[in-house]
Amino acid sequence: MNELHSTRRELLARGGSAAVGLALLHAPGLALAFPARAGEELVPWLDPPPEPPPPFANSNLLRWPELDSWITPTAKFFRIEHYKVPEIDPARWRLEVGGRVRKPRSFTLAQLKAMPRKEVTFTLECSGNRGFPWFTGGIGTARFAGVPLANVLGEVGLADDGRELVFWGADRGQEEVRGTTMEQSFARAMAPEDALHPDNILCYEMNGRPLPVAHGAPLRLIAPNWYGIANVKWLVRIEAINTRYMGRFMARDYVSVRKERGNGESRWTEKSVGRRRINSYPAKVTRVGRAYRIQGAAWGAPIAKVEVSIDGGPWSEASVDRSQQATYAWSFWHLDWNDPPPGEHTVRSRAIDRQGNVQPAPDDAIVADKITYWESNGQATRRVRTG
Ligand SMILES: Nc1nc2c(c(=O)[nH]1)N[C@H]1C(S)=C(S)[C@@H](COP(=O)(O)O)O[C@H]1N2
Ligand SMILES: [Mo]
Repeated sequence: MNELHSTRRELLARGGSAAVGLALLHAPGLALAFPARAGEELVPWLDPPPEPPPPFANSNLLRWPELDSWITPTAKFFRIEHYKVPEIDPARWRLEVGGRVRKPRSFTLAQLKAMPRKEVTFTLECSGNRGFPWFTGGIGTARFAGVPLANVLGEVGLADDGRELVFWGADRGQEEVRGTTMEQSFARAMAPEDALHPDNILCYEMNGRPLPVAHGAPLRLIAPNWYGIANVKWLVRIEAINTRYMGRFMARDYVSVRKERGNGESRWTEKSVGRRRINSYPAKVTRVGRAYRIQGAAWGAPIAKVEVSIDGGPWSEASVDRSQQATYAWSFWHLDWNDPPPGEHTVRSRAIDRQGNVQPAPDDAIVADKITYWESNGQATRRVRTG
C-alpha cells in the first residue's frame, strides 16, 4: 500500500473533520491532485465566498478548499446555461452545416463518431468567473473527446466569402432587442482561422462517458483556446456567413468595456470576450502541526511559473506539479510555509506563462480600467489565520 492510500485511510479513520469530507471526494482511479500529508488539516479561509444567488445555486460551482483532483469528476463539474436546457431527441438530432459552404450537409451522431476521434484535456472557465464575490468556482477540468472540427468543416468546404462560422445551440429564449421582444437561439461565432485550429473538437464524450445533457449532449463545441462562452452546448447548426454575427453573446453581453491607453491617448473600448487568459488562485491552506502549505491552481496559458506573496511581501516561487499536465489544463502548485507567525495573513498568487507574461496585478490597467465583470483574471488575495 502506498503512502497516498495510507494517508487517505488515516483521514477516514479520524472521523468528523473537514479532512474526511475531502478524502471522500476522491473517486477511485482518479489521480490525487494535492497528495495529502499524513495528519494534514485544512485551515479555513477567513474570506469564504458568499453563497451564489438563486439561479446559480445549482450550478455546481467549484468549492476551492475541496479541490483535490486534477480532473474534475463530471458530477462535480460546474454548469452554466442562459436559457432552459433544451429537450433533444438524440435519434432525430442532426448537425446541419450550411451557409457559405460548397457542399452543405447534415451529420448524424453515428456519422460523427465514425470520424477520427481526438481527446482534449481542458480547463473550462466561465469568462464571468471571479467577476463577483460569490463567483469564484466557474471552472473545471475534464477529458473531452470528439471529432476535430476541422475534419467536419473539411467535409463541407468553406466558400471563399465565408467570413465567420456561427455555432447555434438548440436552446432558446425571449430577448428584447431595440424594443421588440423576440425568440432567439444561443449562438457564438468564430473566424474560420480560429475555428480550424486543430485542437477544436465537436465533443460527444466527457471523462470517458457519453457527454451529459447538462454539458451539451448530444454534441458541443470544445474550443480550448477560449473561455467557456465559446464552447457552445447542444449544437444543432454550424453556419458560415459572409458578414459579422452580432447576437447577444458576441456583441451585447460578453463585451468587456475598458479604458485603454496608447499613443499618449486614452479611450474607451468595447471588445467581445473570447480567448482564455492567464489566471491563478490559492485553493486552500493545509497544515501538519506548524508545517503550513499553500495550494492552488494556475491556468489560461501554458504555465511556466507560479509565485506567492504572503502579507504583501516578496514573491516566492511555488512548486508546480509537472506530473499532472496538459496543454490546456490547469497546473497545480504548492508552497510550503513553515512555522508562520501566529495571526492573520494574506496570501496572493500570480501565474507567469512560457512567454513571460505575468497575470495582471489588481492595479494593472487591463483589469483596473475595466468596468465590466468578464475576464477578471487579476491576482487574487485570500485571508487566513495561523495558530
Ligand atoms: N448552447 C449553449 N452553450 C453554452 C452556454 C449556453 O447558455 N447555451 N453557456 C456557455 C457558458 S457562459 C459557459 S461558461 C459554458 C459552461 O459549460 P458547462 O455548463 O459544460 O460547464 O458553456 C457555454 N456554452
Ligand atoms: Mo460563462
